[in-house]
Amino acid sequence: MTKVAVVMGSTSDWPTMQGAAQTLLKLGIAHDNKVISAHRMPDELSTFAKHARQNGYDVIIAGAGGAAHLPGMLAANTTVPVIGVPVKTRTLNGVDSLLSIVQMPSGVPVGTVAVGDAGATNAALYAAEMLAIRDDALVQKLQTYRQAQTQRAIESEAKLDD
Ligand code: RP5
Repeated sequence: MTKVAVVMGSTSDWPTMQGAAQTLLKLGIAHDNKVISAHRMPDELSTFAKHARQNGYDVIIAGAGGAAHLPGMLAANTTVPVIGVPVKTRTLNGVDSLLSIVQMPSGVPVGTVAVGDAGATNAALYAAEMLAIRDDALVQKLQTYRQAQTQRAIESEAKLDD
């Protein structure tokens, strides 16, 4: 069953957001990728968010850039947890996206991750950690992911001595 939605404001966000999709795939987590622009598709945004829980989504990952209202407006329309990914922009380097996503008013949370690729990967890992609360097999996959990462870091340090 598809539990995670990866939503982005534009196809131009895909090079960043595919990092989230790929990380979910590595962990075997079924997900849908969707483009829903907060500003260009406001009715579609509202409909998607209002039906998200009944459509089986446990977590929404939402990436947008610039005046990045997508994560916040999704969160305004659902109680499914929303993780916001600030997409790096050419004009302001993603600081605009970050501030747009992170400064939510009290009462409507968006869990905001780092700008760009690291944020997209971490959004997927964070979503996986939420799903793993009731999924021991997923806990094991997350531990394996961490161990592999640690091993790569150790090996990369060893290469400095070669
Ligand atoms: C935002 O505007 C999107 O999330 C994207 O990051 C940015 C630019 O969109 P495009 O003009 O490339 O479609 O809504």
